Amino acid sequence: MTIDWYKEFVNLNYQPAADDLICLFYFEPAAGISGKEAAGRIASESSTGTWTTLFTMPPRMKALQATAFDIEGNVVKIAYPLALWEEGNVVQLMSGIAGNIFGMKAVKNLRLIDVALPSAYIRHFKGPHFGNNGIRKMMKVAKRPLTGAVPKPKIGFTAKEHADVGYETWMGGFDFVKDDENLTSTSFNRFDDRVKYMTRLREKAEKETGEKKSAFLNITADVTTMKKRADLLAENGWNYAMIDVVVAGTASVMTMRDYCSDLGLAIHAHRAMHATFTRNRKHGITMQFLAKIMRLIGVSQIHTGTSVGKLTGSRRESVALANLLREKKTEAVEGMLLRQDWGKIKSAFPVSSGGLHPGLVPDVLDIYGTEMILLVSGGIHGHPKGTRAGAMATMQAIEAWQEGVTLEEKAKKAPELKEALAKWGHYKPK
Ligand code: CAP
Ligand code: MG
Repeated sequence: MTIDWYKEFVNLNYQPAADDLICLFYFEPAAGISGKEAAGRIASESSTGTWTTLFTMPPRMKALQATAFDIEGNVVKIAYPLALWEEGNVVQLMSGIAGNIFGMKAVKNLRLIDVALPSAYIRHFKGPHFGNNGIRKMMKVAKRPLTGAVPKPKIGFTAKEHADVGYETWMGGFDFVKDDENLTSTSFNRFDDRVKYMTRLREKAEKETGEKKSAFLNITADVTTMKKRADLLAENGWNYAMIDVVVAGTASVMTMRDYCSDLGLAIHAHRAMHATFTRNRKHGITMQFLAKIMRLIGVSQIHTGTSVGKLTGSRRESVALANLLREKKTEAVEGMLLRQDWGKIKSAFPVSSGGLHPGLVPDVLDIYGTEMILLVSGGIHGHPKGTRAGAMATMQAIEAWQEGVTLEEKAKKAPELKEALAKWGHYKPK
């Protein structure tokens, strides 16, 4: 008995409608399953179908069926009628195109690479509250990359010790002090205490430097608690909140985007846990997809890798991620990105972090240019002369890159950079 129902979901002559939503998948059919059948099953299971033909299938339902319309080897493009998707509810979209299909026996591997969202879909989303120009205006930083650091060791400081390290970071010239992804409100470092001490020292640093200083204070928790923490940040003059968006969940990020926006808070999106599904090149969901969804919802910035630091992620991937976050129109990149017109959705910043130090700043800026947020944490707190000198060395490395001189050249007149190079050189952490 052959159940050849999948054929209804494959049409290689289909021309997608202007308001179709299109997904790009990498797939490997299971043994005994043809490429076409696997593609049909992905389209079926992620739209109207199930494993068998059905007794009732009213003709109007055919209009809701997805269509696999372009199969090239292990890559398939699937078009979805707009009517399948609830307006403004990207969580439901993910249940469809990133749900059951990953568990189908018909595929050995499956990876959701990207989604092209029609303007009729994105118009229901607000996107980032400020946009990159708005962030630069708010932070009074015109041209250079914005800079920040996480106090290290990543967890263990008391709130006061944490703020003291933050003060040294600001006084070394950095714009931001970032909580680490696993620091929220622990017995030794309660969120409210951290806000109190950080506020006091931010005001001190701003007075002494004449510069705008800020922090990504981590509010990650249940939504009720996140709202309370966001309120506390706004009451204390902060302009950012940090959320670990993967562990918090897309629905909570949607709620917090509007809540934070009403409070004038930008959202720094940490992506801890992403590597559970982005790292495997054959199965899971790409960072491109996660970054796209987060820009759509409206975080102001999200981590996008370094390619030279301690965590996985290629140069090609970082460039693609930077483009899809910053540009009004993202061009297609073979096997990596679909073309995307962002309409009125504002830009977001890529954040490069993880195993960086002054010696690697040119490598990172060669990838990202200046329209990015550079986080150097261990790479300043490990400086032979301490945090403030480490931040100064990083700022000197940025200046060198913008002046078009080598770090070694710059170091002749920049003692902090010289000391950083003496310790780390251009070392790339494993
Ligand atoms: C970096 C970091 C960040 C990683 C996250 C850490 O610290 O604070 O969480 O960058 O990875 O905890 O490792 P260092 P990604 O600068 O001391 O390495 O940016 O890839 O999401
Ligand atoms: Mg961290």
